[in-house]
Amino acid sequence: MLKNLNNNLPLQSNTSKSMLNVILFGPPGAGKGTQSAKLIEKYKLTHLSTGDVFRYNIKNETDLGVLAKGFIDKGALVPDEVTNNMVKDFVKRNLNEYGFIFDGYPRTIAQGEELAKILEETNTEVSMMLALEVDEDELVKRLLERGKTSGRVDDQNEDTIRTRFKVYKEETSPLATFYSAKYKYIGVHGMGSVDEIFDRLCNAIEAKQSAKD
Ligand code: B4P
Repeated sequence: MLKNLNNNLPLQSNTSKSMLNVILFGPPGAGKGTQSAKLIEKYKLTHLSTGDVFRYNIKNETDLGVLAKGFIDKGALVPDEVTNNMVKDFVKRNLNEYGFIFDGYPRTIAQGEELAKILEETNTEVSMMLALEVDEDELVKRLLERGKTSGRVDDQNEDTIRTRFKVYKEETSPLATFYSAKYKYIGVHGMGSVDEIFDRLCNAIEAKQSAKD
């Protein structure tokens, strides 16, 4: 979890292009958090969920949390500069030989460009973007269901959920083209049981990794 936003540490360059750095992508409620939990266990990846880091800071009433809450509760994105600094700090503090799973980051083209720079400075790169594809009606159903128990303000109101989809379509979905142009985008059917979807994700990772070897 993020503890400190000091960005003055030098990036170390003991990592390598053999790391598996996966972006897990998809609209709100697509199952990014659910599938990340399973993928980190199987591939020993370090998990960064920007949403979880924001929620941790909101709970602990840090300056970052107070700032982020104003955006998240309305269904808006936290500004790029704040999010990018947080991610850079996290990567620097968690360099490892296996790789990272970026869950809910990047969410804008500016974030995608920054992630490329952060990883380049650590001598590695994004391996692939796995995009969970789920119908909007199913997403609303999942989020409203979670909102009954999670206490998440952004899941409790259908208008806020629809705002999040609008933001996703306008600001986040262009990243699909951004990574397609780099041959890193892989669409994965995100409906069905959690285990079925997990199998599809693992197959996609292994196919992409063996194409690289
Ligand atoms: P996130 O925390 O990333 O959350 P999310 O998009 O709502 O959910 P996710 O896709 O992880 O769904 P989950 O597995 O939980 O973002 C929250 C907010 O933080 C954003 O709106 C934004 O304001 C801010 N933020 C985060 N990152 C940012 C960034 N980079 N830049 C700026 N702002 C940022 O699944 C949802 C539900 O579905 C769960 O209840 C789960 O149990 C259920 N589910 C999962 N898989 C299922 C399946 N196969 N079948 C049935 N139900 C399933």
